[in-house]
Amino acid sequence: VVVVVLAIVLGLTLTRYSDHLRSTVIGRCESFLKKHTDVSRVNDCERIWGAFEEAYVGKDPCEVPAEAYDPLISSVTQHVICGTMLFWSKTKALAHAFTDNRECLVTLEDTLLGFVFDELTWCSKNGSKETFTTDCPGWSECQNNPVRSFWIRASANFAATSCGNVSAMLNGSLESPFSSTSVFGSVEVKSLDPNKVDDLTILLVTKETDTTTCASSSFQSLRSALDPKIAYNCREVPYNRVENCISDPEIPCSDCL
Ligand code: AVW
Repeated sequence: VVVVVLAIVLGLTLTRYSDHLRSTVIGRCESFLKKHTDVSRVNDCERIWGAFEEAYVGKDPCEVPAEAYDPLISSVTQHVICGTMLFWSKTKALAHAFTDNRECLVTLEDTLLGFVFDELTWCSKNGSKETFTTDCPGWSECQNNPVRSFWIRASANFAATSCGNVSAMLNGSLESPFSSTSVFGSVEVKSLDPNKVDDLTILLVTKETDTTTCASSSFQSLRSALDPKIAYNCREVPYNRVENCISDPEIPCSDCL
């Protein structure tokens, strides 16, 4: 009797975890489409959920490669205006606070795919039909985990579809703002298409006491990773100015960055 009761309780708990992720994903997807009416007729949240599950359900949580998300990527239709793509590295909160109330720049997490899965955790098990949202491998625990592979695939797609003059917000409080092992350094910079992207501008957000500048040697590795056909720019942007622009959306973007 005890075993049966435990099995039922466990079963219910597992079902609830799966259902909870499903309702979060569908709920976020629907609210995004309500707000972005231009893409609402060409996207189907149920279909997106199905393509998402297809990537990792039934697989060992350390054996989900980035390509497993190809069907998910194809299930989403979204166009970002050329010249508005903003990458970020070690500046997540600041970059999002900045793009939140402005149209001039768009991060991956402001697009349907990034918005829906931001900050979520998921995995399954070999041979299982379940989705778990706890006890999944951490970011660096194994290479091919469902969450890391998703962000690698989604970031590669965001960069590969970028066009015009793109920018990246980096953290001037760090000695090496550019890391070649970050998603920006290892996936996005290399996925930029030189036939579509004219230049990459680094927005190095610096506080008054920071000593790192655009002359930092860490940008040498960025330049060598970047296709030589794509022009490179770097600009130091005062942190105070960014904060000021975050608190006042009326200030034009051109006066902010
Ligand atoms: P990040 P990225 N361990 O600020 O350039 C745990 O370095 O990588 O920016 N979590 C990690 C690790 C790690 N070693 N590395 C990354 N993460 C997770 C998508 C963690 O959740 C957008 F398009 C951390 O908060 C950006 O242009 C987050 O990834 C680009 O990728 C950001 O790490 C930012 O990736």
